[in-house]
Amino acid sequence: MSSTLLCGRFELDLERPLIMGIVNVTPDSFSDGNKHFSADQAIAHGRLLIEQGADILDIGGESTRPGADPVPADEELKRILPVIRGLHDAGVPLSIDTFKPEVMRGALEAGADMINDIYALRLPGALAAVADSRCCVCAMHMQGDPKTMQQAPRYENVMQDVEQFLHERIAALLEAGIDRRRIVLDPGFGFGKTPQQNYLLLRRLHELDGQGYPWLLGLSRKSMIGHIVDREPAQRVSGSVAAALAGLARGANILRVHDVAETADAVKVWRAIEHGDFL
Ligand code: 7PJ
Repeated sequence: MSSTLLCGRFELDLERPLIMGIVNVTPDSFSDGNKHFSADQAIAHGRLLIEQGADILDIGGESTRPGADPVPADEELKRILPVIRGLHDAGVPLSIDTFKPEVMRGALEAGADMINDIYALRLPGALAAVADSRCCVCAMHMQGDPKTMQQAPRYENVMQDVEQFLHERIAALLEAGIDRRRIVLDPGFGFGKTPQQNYLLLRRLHELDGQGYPWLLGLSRKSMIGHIVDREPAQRVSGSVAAALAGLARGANILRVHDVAETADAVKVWRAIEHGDFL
């Protein structure tokens, strides 16, 4: 009865919620004014997240936060490739958070198992970049682009608009020859949505028609959490865990989070309550 997700080298059982740990590979600023980045640091963080219970790692070389500046493809590849190589044999699938076809190709060649694309493979060449592999693909809803999306989100009906967009993307993915077992959907919390629209989507997630595809939710430390608890991102952990559990109760399958240890404990207790699952 429980379905499986094809994810590169792996087949993931969707009977349990999966935790996707976030590994950011963006540069630190040092006092000499130069930007440095240590791949070793990202690799160590990835290994820590796996120890804490991450089922998947999501590696990102470009910030897609509201208002963030773009990074050229060669720079993005320079950041992520050593991290993919360093974590390749760590035992979990490696997802790459990118929307650039060139980065997708490079990442898949280096051994990545999943492409997590905030543009849902809408850029020219993106579908072709993933089609001939076994990688999992996450198609996320976004209105506008990261630079401007939070300026004036507008919907006829946010539930219907998100649903219709995702249905169109599913059709495009299938048309490109991507096996349905490789596809994951995401409502795209915070991507061109007001706090009210974000909470409506979460509250009514179970009413969104995902055509049976698994749901991935990215709620971790986001401004919709800050909107309620009025805290800086690093202090939004409890709020994020609360939102993640509400998502699970409404049918979510994969939780994309910064705080893997905290989320893993919460999910275990939630499962013990809801499913009598004591391992
Ligand atoms: C998401 C993401 C999300 C998916 C980011 C942040 C912004 N990918 N990448 N879903 N968010 N699939 O983590 O605050 O919600 S970057």
